[in-house]
Amino acid sequence: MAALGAAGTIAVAGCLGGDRPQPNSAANETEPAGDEGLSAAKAVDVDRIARDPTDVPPPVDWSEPREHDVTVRTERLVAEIEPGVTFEYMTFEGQVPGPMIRVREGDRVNLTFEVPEDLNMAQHNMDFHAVYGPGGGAEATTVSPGDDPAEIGFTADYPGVFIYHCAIPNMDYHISSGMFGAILVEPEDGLPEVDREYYLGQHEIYTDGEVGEEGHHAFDFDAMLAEQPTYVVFNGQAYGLTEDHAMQAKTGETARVYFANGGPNLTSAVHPIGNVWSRYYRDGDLLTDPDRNIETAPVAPGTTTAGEMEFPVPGPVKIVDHALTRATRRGALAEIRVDGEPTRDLYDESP
Ligand SMILES: [Cu+2]
Repeated sequence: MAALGAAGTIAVAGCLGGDRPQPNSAANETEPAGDEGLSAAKAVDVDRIARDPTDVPPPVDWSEPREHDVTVRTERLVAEIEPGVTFEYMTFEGQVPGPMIRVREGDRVNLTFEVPEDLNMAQHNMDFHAVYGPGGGAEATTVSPGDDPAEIGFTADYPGVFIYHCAIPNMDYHISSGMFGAILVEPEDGLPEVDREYYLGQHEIYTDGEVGEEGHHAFDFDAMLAEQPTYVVFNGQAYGLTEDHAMQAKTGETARVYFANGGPNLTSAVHPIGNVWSRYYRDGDLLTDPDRNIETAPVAPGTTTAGEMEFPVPGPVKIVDHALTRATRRGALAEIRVDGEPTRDLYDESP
């Protein structure tokens, strides 16, 4: 819904509708979860919290430094982690992860950061790992709800693909509630052309319920202190990018996956089942020649990485956190549906 494109402005479409009800939880910023069991599932403010993984700005097609005016607004929303399980998310621009920002090395970004009034009245800000400056911009972008927007300017001085996240003192709580995204700073010479690009964000959600327990899950600070999440998800939802919402590709195509691990605490072991990272930009390093044929790669919290794959055969490719309990039980699995004719010399299901 919001993407910084080649035109240099961020476009925010009204895909969330104009008459949504206000988020209806008044959970205190630091109040621990109760122990009386879950309340009933709440009315949701948005059908899907998951950002469409194809919501990627187009590749850089300019060769001189540009200026980009980017506006990012926070939004609190009740949405489903999985069917029947509601949670109050905090977001950049209403979805998880926040909008991907894409610029070229040397470009200037004029950022406006808005925090509308909401029931919880928490401050927010933005720490960009692509920024030289105090807190990666966090200090100068700290805004209380309803205050005037913050404005900063920064030059994307070093290329790579990077996390941004909320960095107020309760940042672990805010990131676990959805406040992270990625900024791609393309090298001067650009990136190899691919047929498809996908944007995935992993993070863990700490709640007072059990995984799959229907009802409204409140945030659980004790679970976060123990680093024992209820859910580990891609794009904010458990298994939210599977079945009808799987990514699509065709045999013979190539794809690049930008994979942001918001954390706040767990290192991901990102792996494509039935495929391989044929070119893998370790830790999001876009200047070094990519590593070849990587099966599983660690992605520390606070890192965005990039990996390219080919689709020589049809069938599903499942992207998982290969710390497998997270994939089999807690939600960290997404699917790319690859359509095409069988290539029996590579793979034959029934010789
Ligand atoms: Cu925040």
